[in-house]
This record gives sequence, C-alpha cells and structure tokens, in this order.
Amino acid sequence: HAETGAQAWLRYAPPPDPPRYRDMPHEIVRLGHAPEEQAAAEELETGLGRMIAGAPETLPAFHRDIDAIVLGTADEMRRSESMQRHLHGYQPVPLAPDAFRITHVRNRARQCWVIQGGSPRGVLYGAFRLLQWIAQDRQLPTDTTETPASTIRWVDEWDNLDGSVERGYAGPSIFFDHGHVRGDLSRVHDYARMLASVGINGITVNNVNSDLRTLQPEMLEEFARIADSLRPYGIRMALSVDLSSPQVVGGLPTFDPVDPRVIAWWQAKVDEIYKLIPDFAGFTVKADSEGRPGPHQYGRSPLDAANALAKPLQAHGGVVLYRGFVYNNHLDFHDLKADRARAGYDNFRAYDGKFLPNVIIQVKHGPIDFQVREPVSPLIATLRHTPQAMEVQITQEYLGQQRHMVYIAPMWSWVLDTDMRVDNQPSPVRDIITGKTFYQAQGGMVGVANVGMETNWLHHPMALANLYSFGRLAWNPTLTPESTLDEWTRMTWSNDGRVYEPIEQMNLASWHAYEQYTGPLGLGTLTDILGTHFGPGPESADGNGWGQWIRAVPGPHGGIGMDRTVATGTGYIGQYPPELAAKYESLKTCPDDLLLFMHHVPWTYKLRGDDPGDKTTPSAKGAPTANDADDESEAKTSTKTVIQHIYDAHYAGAATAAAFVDQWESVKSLIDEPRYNEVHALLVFQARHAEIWRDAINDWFARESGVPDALGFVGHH
Ligand code: GCW
Repeated sequence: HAETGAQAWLRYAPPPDPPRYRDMPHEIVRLGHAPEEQAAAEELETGLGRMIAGAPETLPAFHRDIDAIVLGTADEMRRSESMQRHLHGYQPVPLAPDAFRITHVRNRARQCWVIQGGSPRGVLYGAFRLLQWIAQDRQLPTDTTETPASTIRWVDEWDNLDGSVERGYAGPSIFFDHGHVRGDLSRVHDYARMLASVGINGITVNNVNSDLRTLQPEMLEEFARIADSLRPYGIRMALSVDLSSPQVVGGLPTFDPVDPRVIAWWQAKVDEIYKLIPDFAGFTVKADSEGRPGPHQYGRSPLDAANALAKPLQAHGGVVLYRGFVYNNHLDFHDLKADRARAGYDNFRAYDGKFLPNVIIQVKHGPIDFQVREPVSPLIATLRHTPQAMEVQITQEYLGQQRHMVYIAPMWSWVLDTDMRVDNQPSPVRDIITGKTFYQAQGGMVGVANVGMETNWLHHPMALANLYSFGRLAWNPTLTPESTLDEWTRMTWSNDGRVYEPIEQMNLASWHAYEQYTGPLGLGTLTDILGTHFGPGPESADGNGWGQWIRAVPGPHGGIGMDRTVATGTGYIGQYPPELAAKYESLKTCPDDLLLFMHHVPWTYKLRGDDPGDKTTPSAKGAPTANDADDESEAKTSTKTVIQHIYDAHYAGAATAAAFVDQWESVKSLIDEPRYNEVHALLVFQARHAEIWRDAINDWFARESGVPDALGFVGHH
C-alpha cells in the first residue's frame, strides 16, 4: 500500500489488454548521455517492465537490426553512425528545446519508436508521454509532436527550514528538517520524477515567507544538494529570498535596492550561487506583503527591487519571479472605498514595460487569495509589456485542506477560459499568460504544491489529481479538466470504466459542490479567515484589516456583498478592460456566481438565474430547491432571491457531498482495499463536514438577514 501511494500516478499497472502493445520493443537505444536521457531510459525500463513484461535493456547504439525505442536529440541522431545505418528512414526535425516528437517508424521487417527531444529534457518528456499512453490504455498515435505552451512551468513549496510547511497538509517538509537540508533526499528524487512526468521544469523549494538564513554561504551549499537531486529530471531549483538579505546576511547598513553597495552584494551573491548551482533558476520574491520587508521602506518601488535582483541573474540565465501579491493587510473596514482586490493593479500598473526582460510578475489568479471563486485578477490584463506567470494553489488552503475532495482543474480552466477583452479583442487568460496576446517570450504558471512526507504526498489520494492536472495545464492550457482527470484516473486507479467513470464524475462535481456548501455567489469561501482557514467562519470576514470582506448588513433592510462598481463602489471594476468592466458593472449582466464579489444587494434581491449549479447538480439527490416554493414557473429561476439561493445552495452542495460516499462505495470490489478504505474515510468525513458547513452558514445568514428559508429548513424558531 505504501508503495502504491508513493508512486502516485506512476504505478504502471499492466493495462487490461497487453496484446495491444505486444509489439512494443524491449530494447532501448539511448544516443545521448545527459542525465535527463539516462532518466528517460530508466523510466522506460521500469514502466515497460511493469506494464508489458520482459526485461527491457538500454544500449548506447544499435548493435544490429533490432526493434528499439530510440532516444536522442536531433544532433545526437545525426552524429550516430548506428542510427544512420539502421534507421535511415527517420529524419530529425527542428524542435523547440523542451519539445518532443514521438514517431513510429517501420523499416522493412522492423519497427522502432523514435523519441526525439528538442533537448535532453524534451527526450525525457517524450519517454514519459509514451509510457502514459500505455498506462492509459490508449491507441498509440504514430507521429506526435508536443511543444510546451510556456517557459515557466513551476511549482512553489512553502517549506520552512525547520521542516514545517506553511499551508501544507501532508506532513513535514521533504526538503528540510531542523534548520537544514535533509540528509536523505530520496523523496525529493521521487518528487522530481513525478513533476517531470507532467512537464514541470522549475521549483522554488523554500517558503516565500523566506528564512533569513537562506542566502548564508553554508545554507547555499546545502541547497546545492537539492538542486543535484532535481537535475536528472530537468527541474531547475529556485529560491525564495528576503529583500533584507543584504543587511541581515550581508551585514550592510541598508538593503535599499538602488544603493550601490546593495547592488554589488546581490551581484556577488548571485555569482556565488552559480558556482555551486550552475543551472540555478532564479529568485522568487515576496516583498511589502503581509509583513515582509520590501522596497517600500526606502520609498522605492517593486520595479527597483525586481531589477536589482534581475540584473545579476540575467548573465547566468536566471529569472526573478516577483510576486504581485503586494497589499496592505491593515485596511480600514469603515472606509467604503478601501478594497484589497484593487492592490495588484494599483501597485504594479505604473511599472509595466520597465522591468528587465528576465523579470516575471507572478500574479495570483484572483485579486484576493485563492477563494473558492474569484474573478480573474485585472492585473493579468494590465501588464502588456511584462511577462507574467499565473499563480494557483494546488494545496487546498481555502478548499478543504486535502480533507475534502475538491478537484480544482475546472476552476483553473474557468480562469484560463476567461476572455479579458483586451482592446475589445478575444484575449483569454491562457493566451495572455503564455505570452501570445502581448508577444512575450516568457510566461506560464506556478502552482503552490506544498507536498509533505506523508507517503502519498498530499494526504487525500484524490488531491493528486490536482498536482497532475496543474502540470498538464501548465504544459498545455487548452487541455480540458475532463481529459487531464481521465488520464490521471486511469493511471492512478484503473482502466476499467466501472472504476474511472464514478471517480471522474465525483471529482468533476466536487468544486461546485464545495462552492455551494461554503461560499456561493462570489462570497469567497466563508471560512475562518483569522484562524486556520478550515471550517465555517462567516463572522470572521468583516470588521478586520484583511479585506476579505463580504459587507453583511443585518436586518431586513440590510444586504450583502462588496460594492466594487465604478459608479458607487470601490472602483475595482474599472480596472478591467472596458467590455468586461461593463459586464461586471451592470446588475443586468453580472453573472450570479460573482454577484456578491462585485455588488452589494439587498438580501431579497432577485438573481439572474444563471448559476449552473441550480440546474445541474445531478447527484444532489433529494436536496430541496426553492424553485418548488416559487410561484413562477420552473423556467423562471431568476425569481430566486440571494438569501434563498444561499440556503438552497448549501443543501444542494451537502447532498452532493453525501452522494460521493455512495458513488465511492460502487467501486469497492474493484480496487485494492487499503486505498478504498482511505478514501472512504475521507469522503465520510467530508459529507459530515459539509453538513456542518451547511448548517453553520445557513444559520448565520438566517440570523443576519432575518429572512427565513422559504422551504422552512432554516431560520424558523
Ligand atoms: O494565502 C495566503 C496564505 C499565507 C501565504 C500568503 C502568500 C505564504 O494564507 O500563508 O504566505 O497567502 O501567498 O504569500
């Protein structure tokens, strides 16, 4: 069992129909010697050995006319005499560095699979892809080329040197323990393998709330060991740095980013790092945010700070991921114009186009903080001359902390699909972050993963679907959440439809169900934001400096929601390009699922009725719906009030969560008992916790609004 969990989706269980792959060669011809190519060959040996039997072996060249899987770059193929002699039918093609081509070549009586990489890393990605097709029991395509959509396909880990993980829910750090890098880094090696299998090429290994010791010479030597473990899998290591390091570590009297001594310090530090870690990826920076020091202290800007770090990195091919998460967490709740959501745009807009080319602004997908639903950050449409990477959370800080099954890829796809209407032209987020819309050479996605020492990496076996899908979307953001889930489910659980179908259905229903039983209509998760961010806590939203406000005004004449309009509110909506701004500004066109993010309305305000959850919660068996109580006909769902929707959504969401348990029970006899039991226990917990959520939230809303539930479930005493 332990094995199974640790392997994640790289189990390589034999597919149901091995004869389909019976012609797969058992010999691997590896033309190059790069570590990534060695890893590729090893992976093929392991994977094919487990799935198709036989003991594959790796050779440096064709020693005779054999069927083989050939691995190499174009150069290696051109240079290889044995390749020329035995496989002249194959002509290498030009490929981008991380790209690969997989081709089935028939040569008289022989057949080979050629995996050509644009670089050794591309070879590795190609080897993983071929194995994935087999593990997913796919019909093998005969000629496929894949090129990743973006350069930045990174994960961040919020690991502290003491071994704890901020917002990590699966045990202690795999990297650090008691102030040092762990002696045994075998978990790091295994993790790198998982990440490479989905195309991740960079990782920031320490918390963005960075330890001040990070840049000490002794620590850098320790970090170099992590970089060594990642290298065979083509993953470059980056570090989070604290901007006060020149002072704290370097002993300078200042850390003002434009001070020549500070500039010289960063230069020397970067050179020192590259001596130890030649393929170092760069720095991730959280500054002037939640108490972290930053350029603000010296009256300097994010531009000054980012460029100070970028300059010395430039010469070595490193980048700065400067986080757009800069905001004031001591906002005045009584100021109706105060709005945390405005901060990203307000703090970065002025510097667009002035950053060095190796500065990438890392923008959280929503303007607040990983809530169950937020609109897309307007900063994403604003930075036209600056590369961007969109930050998402794989770790489920606000999404049930891996005690709830919440498959997040549908949310990411919803974000990626959002058309920002830049210059009134189609400009979906996926095109902006991959650099297409504004012609940027860099860009991509960063996922905060926060894996831990627990055998299965993320605690909930289903949570691995998020890590997997994140990687796949960073590689190709046009993939659908259904397809990445199907890939993951087949590899992790089974190629038997009786198993993968219910698992996929449950996962696909889970984000919306969670939204329903926590915070619908754009309210945010409604969790305890002053504490652990787990469990219901609507009373904690308002009245503090954090700005995750819902502005609930009690009583029948009161209402709920943040007025972010230009006309009467904080003006946040005006940060979007005009067409999108117009859509959000008007109550007539603002979608229900973002209504209370954008507007303050009376409790009894009537919805448009466009929340798909009202119509499509198939598994919400027996959940009451207020439509039955309405006078109007079924079709006019728009007669439902905000408060009634809140009540109903909570019943519907909790019912869906309860149904997950039944769905899971249907696979009982078809999968191994330990994993069955592990998931069963978690789903039972989730179903019960969803009821607690439902009742706590509905009860609070009934008291605040004074409007009873039309169906009589809530608010009658
Ligand atoms: O979501 C919030 C978290 C903090 C985190 C911060 C950030 C690492 O609650 O734990 O700090 O965001 O993204 O910097």
